[in-house]
Amino acid sequence: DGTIYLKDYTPYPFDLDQVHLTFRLAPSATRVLARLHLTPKGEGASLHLDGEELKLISLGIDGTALQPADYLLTETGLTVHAAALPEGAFTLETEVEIAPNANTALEGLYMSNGMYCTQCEAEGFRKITFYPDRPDVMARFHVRIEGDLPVLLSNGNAGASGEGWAEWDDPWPKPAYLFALVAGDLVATSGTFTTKSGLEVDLNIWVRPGDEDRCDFALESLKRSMVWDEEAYGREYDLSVFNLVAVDDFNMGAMENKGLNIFNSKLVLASPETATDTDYVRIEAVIGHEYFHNWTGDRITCRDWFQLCLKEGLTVFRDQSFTRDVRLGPVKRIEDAATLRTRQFREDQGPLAHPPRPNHYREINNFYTVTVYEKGAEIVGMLKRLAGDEAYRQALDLYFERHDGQACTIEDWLKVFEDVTGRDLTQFALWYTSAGTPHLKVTDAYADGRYTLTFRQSTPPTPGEPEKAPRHIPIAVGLLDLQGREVLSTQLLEMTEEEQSFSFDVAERPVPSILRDFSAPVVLQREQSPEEQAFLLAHDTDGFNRWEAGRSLAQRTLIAMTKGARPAQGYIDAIGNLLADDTLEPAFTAHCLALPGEDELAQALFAAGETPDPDAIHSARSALSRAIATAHEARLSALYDALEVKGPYSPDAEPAGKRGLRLACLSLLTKLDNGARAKALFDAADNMTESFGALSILIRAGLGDEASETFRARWQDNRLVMDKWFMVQVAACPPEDAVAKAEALSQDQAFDWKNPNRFRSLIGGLTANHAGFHAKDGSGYAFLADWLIKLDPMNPQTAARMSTSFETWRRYDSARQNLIREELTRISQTRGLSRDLSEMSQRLLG
Ligand code: DPP
Ligand code: ZN
Repeated sequence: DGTIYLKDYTPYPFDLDQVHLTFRLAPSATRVLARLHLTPKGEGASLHLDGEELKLISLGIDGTALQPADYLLTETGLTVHAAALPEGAFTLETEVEIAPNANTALEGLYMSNGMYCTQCEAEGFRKITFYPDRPDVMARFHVRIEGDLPVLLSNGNAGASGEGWAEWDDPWPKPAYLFALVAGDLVATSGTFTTKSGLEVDLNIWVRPGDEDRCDFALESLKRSMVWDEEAYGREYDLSVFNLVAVDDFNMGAMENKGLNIFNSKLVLASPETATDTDYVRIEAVIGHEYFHNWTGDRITCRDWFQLCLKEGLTVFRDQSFTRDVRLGPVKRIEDAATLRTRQFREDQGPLAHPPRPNHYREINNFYTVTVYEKGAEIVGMLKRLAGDEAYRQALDLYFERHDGQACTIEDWLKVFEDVTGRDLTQFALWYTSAGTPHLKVTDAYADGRYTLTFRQSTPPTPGEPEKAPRHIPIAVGLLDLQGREVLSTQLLEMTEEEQSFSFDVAERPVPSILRDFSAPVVLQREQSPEEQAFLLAHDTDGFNRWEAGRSLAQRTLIAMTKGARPAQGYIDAIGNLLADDTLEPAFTAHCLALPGEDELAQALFAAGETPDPDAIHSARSALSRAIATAHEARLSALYDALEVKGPYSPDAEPAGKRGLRLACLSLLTKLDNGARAKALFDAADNMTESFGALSILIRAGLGDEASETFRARWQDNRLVMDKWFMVQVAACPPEDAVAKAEALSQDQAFDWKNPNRFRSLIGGLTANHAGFHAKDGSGYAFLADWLIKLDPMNPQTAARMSTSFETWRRYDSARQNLIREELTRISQTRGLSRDLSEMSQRLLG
């Protein structure tokens, strides 16, 4: 069935050192001329090149055309028989024709608003020319672009250029997935950066004319990334120009092509009026992420796609550290851990669970997942904890020194840590090679001045992995006395057995603070009284665990409420104490006020062996918010007034934290004031954070009709803001209206479903409305399935990605399960389904 296995890896039998490409651009008939300098590594191998949807115009070797008997052309590539190859090195010359304007999959060379651009990761280059399209084939690229357009860009340094043509030279060998070409009518916001070694680099942020007033933050973010990587990792930039282009039609967030990063425009363009605080943080993080790939991805790449998390896990870890250092500080860890638990634990809990390094796939595009990215980052974080900061830096230095210019594996990566620390990481490697979230049961005992913690680990089975071996788990632990003082500062315990105990000498029975800083991606299971949780929420010296205590308390209250209990007074009181504590950072308090999401509660219920009821969850959350608001109205109202940020907007962490807490207060107060404050803020706001925040709150309260219309009228010409509008209409509306709203909006003339951002806004908006999507009559499921089936022939990658909304189907009651199974079956039986969506629907059905 076309499954590819890690164990079948074999090296490519040719070296490819130089590639010359000429592009003669035309929307429906672009010609691509390629010259590949190949040297056989041994004798007798035929030459296989990948190629899809290419019209072959000519094919020759060393200046002589090949005869039809010399080669075999199929739907997936071109094989030149060994007998037709000369001895030793040779140059293969091909010319093909492609149609960028017919490319709706947005993979390979395509067009967006009259601009040519490319997306080659993972396997898009084979839609541009015949080529060994695999990451372990690294070559130097020389590119010539011919086209009647003002801006012609490719990777590397600029070469000669003239009217209607330009040449580019990339001195660094790279795999084809890092190739990029952009051509169009673009304008740049430019700056310069001088590296530590004194290399002068021109920086350009390229956008469509009209968007150039929203590029300053992206440029500053890029400079901050360059400084940070020099300081934190000793990594300098290595070309005289860094180009970054924003495009409106893009399947992913952004792409790290060497010297020519291509971004989804929503991750570049920002102004106070159009972007929220969250957008600013995200833009900076993704600019950092793609820039950091220059070393962890480009200079050192992956041997094969099974190793994807070698570059992604490490680069996410690096961008998370960057955001913490330059912007958010300690709350960044809370955000990352919360995301991991809601999204990655959810993936591990369902039919799509897979190891960070999978060992088989049918379509690699389906493995750009939270497990590969975010769990991959957690594994790097654990390695850093185990090694310590200093050895971590030494290991990274060794990694760059040993593997620069190579295509590597997870084994290569772990080996540098083994060599630097002298540890055996065989057991640790299971984090990469095995799927699933370990559950860690903790019990404690106190006797004769000794406090003992006993841990027991077990990992629920995942598809294809019924048995799980014990993992190597770093557990950060601290102990507090009953006054909240630390009697044991944070220690790192290393668990390697199925069951293991650790003892500490302490004068009285302490309160433990376990898994500080979320030191490992595991589910902690511990019998804990609400009083102890409230105590930790008030006193824990570890910021993450302090937040975590409040989170668990909220979760336990909400779960009880789904079964008819009243809001727990202990929780309401704890929130009151928190609101009264003015020593806390507003951003931290805002995170503590945020209740667990509905999907997260459903996940927790399912993990506890229960069947979540989406409507009961929604009502419980809403009722708890009302109870908090009622109990603390005066304090919330005073805070709301006190937190007003005066003066011109700045995305800095401090004012953003205040706005975040203020909106959290507003959301609660709106339960009581019939929207008076939210309407006033919506009318007065001069920035998108408050304007959109107020709009969302009004919609959630069922009071958003007028504000929605005003907002739309104001922003109808701004596509990124309109994406937000589409999203919030459905994501925030009362669940009983969600499907009807989504259906109505899908008929709206502004719903351009072929644009991935717009598609994700509306369809993703519905799936984000937990109780709305899970409407009892199955209308949400049918709506999603209809749209996936409709999008698949146009854009399989985005259709497949959106299908993951079905991954939680086994959590729910049998009526809902049957409805979802029917939809998944309908999808899988659709004729002509893409490999992407066909693999996903089959895995989802399990
Ligand atoms: N490699 C790209 C990234 O940076 C794919 N979206 O994650
Ligand atoms: Zn990446």
